[in-house]
Amino acid sequence: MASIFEIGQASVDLSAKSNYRILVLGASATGKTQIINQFLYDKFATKHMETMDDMYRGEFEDGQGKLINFDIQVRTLLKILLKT
Ligand SMILES: Nc1nc2c(ncn2[C@@H]2O[C@H](COP(=O)(O)OP(=O)(O)OP(=O)(O)O)[C@@H](O)[C@H]2O)c(=O)[nH]1
Ligand SMILES: [Mg+2]
Repeated sequence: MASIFEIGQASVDLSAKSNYRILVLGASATGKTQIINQFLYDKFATKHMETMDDMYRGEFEDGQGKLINFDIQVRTLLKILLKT
């Protein structure tokens, strides 16, 4: 049975695989760390602490007893790279 996860206009059928690798890219202070914090830990920090390159691992149950693993890499794009 399909297990659909929706974020914004995108939707993914989580029953298709049990391991997902997610790459989050963005300029500094655009909320990358906090959206992961919210998604994995139900937490949100108002203070900005720079994190250039971070790895997270999350494990979820899809509602039908199946475990889904997320490996999430978060990278900050430097302004100099965004301009080129
Ligand atoms: N109001 C509001 N503030 C946010 C939101 N997301 C993040 N912030 C704030 O914006 C600042 C930067 O958030 P981070 O998640 O640390 O940003 P980042 O993209 O990880 O930054 P780097 O680690 O420097 O690359 C923090 O002070 C957060 O509290 C949001 O959705 N709403
Ligand atoms: Mg960060």
